[in-house]
Order: sequence, then structure tokens, then C-alpha cells
Amino acid sequence: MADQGTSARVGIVCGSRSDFPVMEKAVEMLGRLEIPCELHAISAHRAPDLLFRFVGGAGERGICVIIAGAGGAAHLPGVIAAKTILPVIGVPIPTQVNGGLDSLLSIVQMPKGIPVATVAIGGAENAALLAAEILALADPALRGRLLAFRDAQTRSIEEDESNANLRDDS
Ligand code: RP5
Repeated sequence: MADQGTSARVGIVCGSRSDFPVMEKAVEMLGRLEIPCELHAISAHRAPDLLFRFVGGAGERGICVIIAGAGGAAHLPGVIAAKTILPVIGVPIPTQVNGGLDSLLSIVQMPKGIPVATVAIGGAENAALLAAEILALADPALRGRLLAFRDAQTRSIEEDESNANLRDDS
């Protein structure tokens, strides 16, 4: 478990430490937005009791949103969603056999009544941004940081484009 402090607002869970390279992109994005988070590897299949203990205590510990990444038979986000009404965002982990399409279909096909908001295959940054947008509904300072992130993103594309135009002219 990686822990960025005791006041984590986002819990990031993945099915295996082999998912860390993808899920660390969410940790990085949340750090950039100054949102404390935790990163855990708790398999729904290999350690279900530990997972249920984590989910059961998450809200009381101050976690507001859970990001769950899993690959293959990717049941982790759905199982977490079954045990909490905290918003759950699923990240399909790329796999060697099917490129992550298996993970995507496994995570996105939730039965009605138990939602998981699913991002693109490997889309951990967007999972972090979506978690930030949820938190920003009740956090004006975070809303400001998100708007600044969007502005910087747009400016960077505009600058690249204007530099490319300069090169075309030469
Ligand atoms: C899933 O199985 C994990 O989320 C991971 O993506 C995949 C493979 O896990 P390891 O065999 O690498 O531990 O549960």
C-alpha cells in the first residue's frame, strides 16, 4: 500500500501490483491537483475479505471516491461498487491477450442498480480527473485548480500549434 497521508480523499485500488504502472498515473494526476490519495493492491479474487474490510472502512476514513483498476477477469470495480455507495470509477488495465478489451467489457457491463463509471483502457489520468470533478462539486479551491489545469492544457496545444505554423512558414 502506498499512502500519501492520513487524510486521503480518493482511494485507488488495483487487482495486482502488476497494475501499478498504469494506476500510478492516477496518483500523479491527483498529486498535481493536490488531492491526497492512497494506492492499494487488493485482488477481489485472491483477498476478498481484505477488500471488503478496505471498502467497509473507506467512507469513515474520509475517502469520497474510489478508483479501481483491474485486468482480464476484471471484477474488482464491480465488487467494490456492490459494497459501497461511494462513487466507483473503473480503469480497464491493458492485457497481453486482448489489449484490455477483455478488461473493458468486464468492467463496463455492470447490472442495473450497481453503477461503475468506466474510463478508457489504461485511462487512469481521466479516472483521477473525474474523481477530482466529483470532489470539486463541494470544494471551490479544487474547482479553481481544475479550471487552471484545463486552461494550461488548452494553452499548451495552442502554443504547439502556433510554433508548428511558424516552422511551416520558414
Ligand atoms: C487482475 O489480473 C489484475 O488486476 C491484473 O491486471 C491481472 C494480472 O494479475 P497478476 O497475475 O499480474 O498478479 O486481477
